Amino acid sequence: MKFNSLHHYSALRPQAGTSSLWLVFWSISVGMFWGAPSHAQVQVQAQAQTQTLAATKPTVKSVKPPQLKVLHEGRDVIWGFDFLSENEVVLTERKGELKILRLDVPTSQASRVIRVEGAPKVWAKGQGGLLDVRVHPEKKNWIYLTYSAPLAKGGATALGLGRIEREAKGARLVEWRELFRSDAGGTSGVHFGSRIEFRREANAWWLYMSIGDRDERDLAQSLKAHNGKILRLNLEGRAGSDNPFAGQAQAHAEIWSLGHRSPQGLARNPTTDELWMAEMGPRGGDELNLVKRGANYGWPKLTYGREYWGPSIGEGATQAGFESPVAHWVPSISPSGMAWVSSDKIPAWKGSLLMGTLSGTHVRRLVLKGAQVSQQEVLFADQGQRFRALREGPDGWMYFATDAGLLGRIE
Ligand SMILES: [Ca+2]
Repeated sequence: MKFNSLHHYSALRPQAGTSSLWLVFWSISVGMFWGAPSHAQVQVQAQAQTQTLAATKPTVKSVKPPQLKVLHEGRDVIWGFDFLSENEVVLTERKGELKILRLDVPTSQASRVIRVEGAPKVWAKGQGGLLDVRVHPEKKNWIYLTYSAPLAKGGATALGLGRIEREAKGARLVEWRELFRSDAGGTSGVHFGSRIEFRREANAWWLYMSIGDRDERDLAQSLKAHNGKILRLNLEGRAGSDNPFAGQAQAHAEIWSLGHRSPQGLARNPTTDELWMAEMGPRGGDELNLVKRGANYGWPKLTYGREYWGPSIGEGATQAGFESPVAHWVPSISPSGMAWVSSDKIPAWKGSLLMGTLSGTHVRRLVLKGAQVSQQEVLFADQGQRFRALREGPDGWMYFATDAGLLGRIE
């Protein structure tokens, strides 16, 4: 397996460092900005860290370790992917390319990868660009894309729909329409969201979409901004009339939940129909959450994380009236795309939640009992990959995509 070693944009967080290094950095930062901490202070911090780690440390290992089988080596971050058919994967590259990977064509043939012309123009800066892709739940070859739409200044997370048409020597996105443009715009290059998930409710499909705070953290608490929210839209990109804040004049009707920071994981549990999400916290404080209608997840008022330069944020970690995370991670692992395992291709994994991590450079398998994480397993930590997206394929195997441009199957 060959990995390329391009430099990739980092989410401004400690890179796969050890907790002790992190602690040293924390101590130095605190020392520089707030006066050196006493020995006792450092010990208390160390204890708190150990306790947090103890609560979230991996506890299980798969009997026969699965392997990563690389099916495609690109050059850009693969932000999202989905299956057009059993053998065709549609994928987004963050700088703006939309491609089809044909798994039934030998790797030696150029036609294995098809460029799809006509993808929307994107503002590809920092974490922005062409983001998630999902195949329409009912209409073959129709795809939804999220992306940072270019503004006069900067970009705003948007959602659009188009149809992939095959041509003699390629493919083209036709009948493209932008369905929804959020007001989470600006020149900041961080926290765009924007994972897409579908759920069928009372005979209709609904599209859920995550939006990051765009570094305007206070807006995550405002019902008049799309920043830091999960939205619930119909398949035409319009707010549900039964959305929790739909009747309020001073609120955006699209909002389903609020108080999120940088949500890049969103996955419906096929067994329970619950919607689960993962978001990156500040330094520490990454969260796994069970998404509830109209609930407030706290950011930036509540968090387990701290500022990168040391001081605490907000008013603590939990408070009545706010949803607490089901799990949190200190130090950061930077959760990104995630997917539930419904097949029994790897029997021990059935019913687990697989979460890709960026700075953590591993895939984390979570076993949930109700709304509690009962077991965790760290997978593929030796590969040095930032795992951006995960999805279960039509064949029942789990597929992954990385920031180094790899797409493959776990088997
Ligand atoms: Ca939270």
